[in-house]
Amino acid sequence: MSETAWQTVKAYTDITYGKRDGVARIAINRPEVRNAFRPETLFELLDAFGDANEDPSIGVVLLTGEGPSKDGKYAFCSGGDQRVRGDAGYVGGDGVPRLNVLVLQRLIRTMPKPVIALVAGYAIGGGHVLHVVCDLTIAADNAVFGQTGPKVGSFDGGFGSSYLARIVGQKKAREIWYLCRQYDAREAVEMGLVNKVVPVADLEDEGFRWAQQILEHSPLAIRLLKSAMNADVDGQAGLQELAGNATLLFYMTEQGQEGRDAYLQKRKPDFRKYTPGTSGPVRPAGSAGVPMQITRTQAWILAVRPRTLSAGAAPVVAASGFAAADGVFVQLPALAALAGALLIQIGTNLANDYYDFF
Ligand code: 2NE
Repeated sequence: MSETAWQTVKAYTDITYGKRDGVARIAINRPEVRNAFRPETLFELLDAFGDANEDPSIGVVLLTGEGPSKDGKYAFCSGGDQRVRGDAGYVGGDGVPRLNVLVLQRLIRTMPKPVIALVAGYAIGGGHVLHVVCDLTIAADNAVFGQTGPKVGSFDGGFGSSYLARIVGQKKAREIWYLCRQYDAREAVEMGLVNKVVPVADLEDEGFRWAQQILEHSPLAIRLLKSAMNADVDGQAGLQELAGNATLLFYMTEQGQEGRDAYLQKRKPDFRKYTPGTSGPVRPAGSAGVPMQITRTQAWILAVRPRTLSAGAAPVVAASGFAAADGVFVQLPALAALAGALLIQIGTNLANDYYDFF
């Protein structure tokens, strides 16, 4: 995978982190253990994801694994590093046992920017769950997916099971967990576990292209879509996330700002100037967005369009003038012609309105 174009953000021991053109690339860099993570790896991942989340120039994050390893094999991530697994979690250099991958899962899921997993080689165990929680997954043709928990005395009953079941269905999710089989990229795309399969050499370029396409779209719309789709499956936590975005939008209204300004200016807020049930100020009836209330008679008069009647009358008035000049003007036929011309004009106006609205 090409790394040259990425501008390194910070030097880490277990991961690499670069940025380019609105995209952040975060990669686990432990290919000698198929990119298994230890607590330190997760601290670094949390740090990099936190930076990408806060950086306003970044709109999309790519999560991947460095490789290939010396034996030529690729890995996205093979889950928790079993060599540092203690009796109560994965033990870091500080001697404290942790399952801090759960914190990373939540950050990936709730951060308001899309995260795309680029999977080359193995996405296994806790590494498989990491790609599951990403918004999108692009797989290389050498990708291998699977869970091992029940084989190695572990499981992920959170997003790794429930959200997996939302993606591939209950039966398939149970098969994946109970049988601990491995699935190739073709099977993964067939079960809806990944979005696309590309040759391994194209994986990063494809991910970067997808990111650029997302960046062309409204970041606020993308943010709200992500939280709305999360809310559908994440219960109260999902509602909290969606409601947080509603608060953000409310802060952007005049009404939200009136409350803040009144507090700061030590005055009573004037919320009466806003139309009830809307975000904007009270506007006169008939102005944009406020329907005008009119009577039936007024509606008929409007439809007749009195201002256009002069156009119907003009030829009759002109002809009457010529007739009077020649001394042949007769009142009754002139009045009949005027009435006919006005009625034709009115009929035309009504017909216009009718065909405009039906
Ligand atoms: C990933 C897989 C299928 C690859 O197989 P293969 O044959 O290509 O490689 P190999 O020879 O198994 O692995 C290469 C080296 O990487 C180490 C291996 O021990 C081996 O080391 P050496 O013998 O060369 O010294 N390695 C690979 N994965 C490792 C790991 N996770 N921890 C420590 N060392 C690892 C194959 O390697 C495999 O099945 N790996 C184990 C996958 C696994 O069971 N992961 C843990 C699942 S539980 C979990 O992640 C979890 C959770 O369930 C809940 C919360 C948090 C985490």
